[in-house]
Amino acid sequence: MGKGFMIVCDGSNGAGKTTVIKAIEAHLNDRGLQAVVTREPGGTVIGEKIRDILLCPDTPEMSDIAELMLFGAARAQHVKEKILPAIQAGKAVVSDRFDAATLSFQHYARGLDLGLVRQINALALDGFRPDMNIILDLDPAIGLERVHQRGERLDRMEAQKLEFLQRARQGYLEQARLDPALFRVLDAGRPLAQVVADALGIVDELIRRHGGGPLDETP
Ligand code: Z5A
Repeated sequence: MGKGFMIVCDGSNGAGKTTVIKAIEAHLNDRGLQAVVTREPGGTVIGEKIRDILLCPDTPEMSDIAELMLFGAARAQHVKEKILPAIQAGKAVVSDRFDAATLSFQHYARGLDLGLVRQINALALDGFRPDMNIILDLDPAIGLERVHQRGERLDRMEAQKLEFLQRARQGYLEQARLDPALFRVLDAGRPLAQVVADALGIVDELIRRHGGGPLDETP
């Protein structure tokens, strides 16, 4: 059994994470790897309850610190209950958003102190880091347009001002610039098939780095 690893798909709202993650899951399975697809906020029973509180559009009064701590609480449960056991069992975890989102949204966009946001992330992660963040980069105005086309009501985060979402976008780009080993940025304004192909190339790179899936193992 190969070593487990974790890929995060993150980035601008409406950038196509859902579709890319489905393709990554199928690709991992084709390579003989067991994929565990999860999301943040969420991924556990407790995390999904916290998600409902965080994204409910009817509570715009939520304080910035309460928001930060709720994202942290959901992540702490996620890491302990779901992610670490899966990785220890040699599985490939694929998460829709993770800790980079807290830096982008709660620090770069919301303006909370960097040290404080890092502290909450560190508490939740307890020394763990994902192996790769695939950032789908898109102008949030286009992302929101895509969400509108789905005919859904905007959640509490999507309902923020466009400038807020623009700052979050810049936050991802800045994190990627500072840590190129852990981040890859894909232009999500291109046709979806191209975005997916690039994402699968990154996944293959990661599989090789982790000793290949069972299909690659020589007897
Ligand atoms: N948040 C935070 O503040 N702090 C944190 O620590 C964490 C999160 C973890 C919830 O995330 C919110 O919480 C999020 C960040 C914040 N808020 N925002 N804004 P979420 O991931 O649940 O919400 P989301 O990013 O808004 O998800 P989404 O709208 O579902 O985005 P998506 O999964 O990337 O999009 P999609 O469903 O795959 O695609 C959207 C539509 O566009 C769909 O109809 C596709 O068919 C279409 N699409 C996708 N790609 C293309 C291309 N390339 N061309 C044309 N059309 C496309």
